[in-house]
Formats: sequence, structure tokens, C-alpha cells
Amino acid sequence: MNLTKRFLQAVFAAVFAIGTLVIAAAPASASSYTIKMGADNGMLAFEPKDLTVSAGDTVSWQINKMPPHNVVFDDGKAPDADLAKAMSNTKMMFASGDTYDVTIPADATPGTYTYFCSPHRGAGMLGKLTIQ
Ligand SMILES: [Cu+2]
Repeated sequence: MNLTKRFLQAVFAAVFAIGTLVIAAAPASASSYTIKMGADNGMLAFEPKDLTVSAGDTVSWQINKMPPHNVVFDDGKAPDADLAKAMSNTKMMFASGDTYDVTIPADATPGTYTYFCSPHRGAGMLGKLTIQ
């Protein structure tokens, strides 16, 4: 193998390696989601009640109908109990349009996190947030 050929092979290898790094380092675009608290039809429900998100995404729970509401994750059954606690907002929210925002941390343990609204849990105000 002559030196020129060896040099070209090294250049190609370097370009390929750098390209791979750039692709790996590119941040995935984050999405924002809104979950209505109190469905449009007046039911005591989260809407949507099932949502799948990724790390970096923001979920905004918004007072829509029939307040007060809150967001309490079941830490006992969560893939990560600490994250479930951190994502909870046990304080009651009253005002129409008020939001409670959570940004899914980069190191979030994937899985399904179930939650409820404490005053309306018995009425079936339950939700599921799946982190993929
Ligand atoms: Cu509620």
C-alpha cells in the first residue's frame, strides 16, 4: 500500500467518524403537550388521559373544567419513585387556564407513570404518562 492511499483511507475514516459524532450529538427536537384537566364535555377526566413523551419534552397540565384539580403520580408503582414524586403537584389548582408544567429530564427512567387528581380519583380522574 502506498502512502497516498493510506493517507486517503485515514482521511475518509476521520470524516466518517466526525460525521457519526455530529449525528449522535444532534439534540432530538423536544415537543410540548397540553393535558386538559376537566374534559371539554364536562367529565372529570384528563384529556388526553394517555400520553407518550420523550426526555426533553414538556407536559403542561391546564385547568379546563370543573376545578379544583391536581396531578399526583403513583410513586409506589412508578418505574422511578423519585421522578414520580418530582413530577407531582399536590397543590390544588383553581383558575381556568392555570398550568402546571413538567419537563421530562434527560435521565428519566422510561416506562409508564400513572397519576390521578386527588379530589376526583374516585370519580375516575386518572392518567397515564409513558416515557419512551
Ligand atoms: Cu380533578
